Amino acid sequence: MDELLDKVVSLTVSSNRDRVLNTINLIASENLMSPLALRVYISDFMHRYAEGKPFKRYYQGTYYIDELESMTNELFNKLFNSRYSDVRPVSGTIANASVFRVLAEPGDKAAIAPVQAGAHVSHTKFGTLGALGIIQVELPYDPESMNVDVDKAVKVIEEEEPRFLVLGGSVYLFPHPVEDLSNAIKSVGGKLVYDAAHVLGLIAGGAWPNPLERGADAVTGSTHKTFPGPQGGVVLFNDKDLYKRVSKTIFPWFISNHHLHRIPATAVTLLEMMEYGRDYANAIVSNARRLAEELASRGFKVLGEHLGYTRSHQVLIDVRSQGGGAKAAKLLEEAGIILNKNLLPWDPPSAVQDPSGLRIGVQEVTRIGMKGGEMEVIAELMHKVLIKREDPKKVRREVEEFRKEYRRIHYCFDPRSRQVETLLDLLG
Ligand code: DSN
Repeated sequence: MDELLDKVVSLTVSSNRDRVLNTINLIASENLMSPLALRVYISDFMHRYAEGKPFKRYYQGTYYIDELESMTNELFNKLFNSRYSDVRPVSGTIANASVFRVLAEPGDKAAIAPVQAGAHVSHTKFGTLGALGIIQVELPYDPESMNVDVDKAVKVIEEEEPRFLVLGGSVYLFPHPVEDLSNAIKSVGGKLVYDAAHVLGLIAGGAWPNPLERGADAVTGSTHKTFPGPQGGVVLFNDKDLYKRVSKTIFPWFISNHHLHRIPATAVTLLEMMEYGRDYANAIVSNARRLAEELASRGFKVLGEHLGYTRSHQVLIDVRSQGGGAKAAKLLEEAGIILNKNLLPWDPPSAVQDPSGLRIGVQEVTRIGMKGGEMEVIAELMHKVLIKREDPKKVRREVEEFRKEYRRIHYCFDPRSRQVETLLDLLG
């Protein structure tokens, strides 16, 4: 028993903490919460229930979470220029499910961005869309723009008359054509859903177009990727009727309780993004582009060169000449560089276990204060492992040494400031 208990504690507290502190994390869907957000995250709210909406709950004793939740929704509206928001979905996928279920009945059609242009599994027949019995129509892909082929997509929308269209997703370097396609979907009486899970923090900082301002009817998102809050989801709207219908679907169809402790941590993150989001988002995009350039100059095949490599937090590289995505990701992991293998536009879905590429995200290294010079170092470390074929264990020592300089989280309230110190004291 003691041994098992020790194992639980040490794997959680020391081993994984050391892993994070001694590696370079380039997983595009992860991030670090700020010290203050983390502190308010660990609270008694994690033991409590508050089914329903603020001030209209099915439980007593919820007055403080009611206030916090309604304040958090208001902060979302302020930061994203939306009229309505609902922070209750516990993940981006649950946010998608709640919106999809309102917009279509089983047997109806939905059009999605091509998987090559980054659709998330929840948009597809293999994921949430399929589970809801909605029929997937995939829009055509244009390899030149690495994006949805707008002209062909308009024709497909006119012919198929889907109930809704989903843009946004998990692996994309350039903004999807929201304005062009919102007219097309509206002309057949449908709605446009934009899944901003990956780019929510970039939108918050003004470094990525806000889909609500370009014709999206609902924006779904995760609160823990480029938006550096706790794990969770959110939906943003301008249309009151759609908001009301989706809210009634979130609870009781897709969640019962909504993990209350994430609400104050999300509110702190929203306040931090209001203060520092612009610098943070611009630094992410500039780091992504610099990393792409540094990798390309070292002989890596970086996608999107003719378009300036990337406008998001992501960089995609083709590592077929380095043994393929599975082998490259493993070798980098041995060197302490953590990322994921990824299908590239030409890969068939069956290549998922050994695809051509690697997906790289720079939002977390940006958050710990890395800038252009550090992107050069990361590119060189990857070059040593994958092109020069140096021993990954030897490179790992260099990674650990390099990583030592980056211990502080940036773009957040300073935990040493008097105001935050007082708050932390109050929190005990
Ligand atoms: N699996 C996440 C990602 O890495 O993009 C999205 O859910």
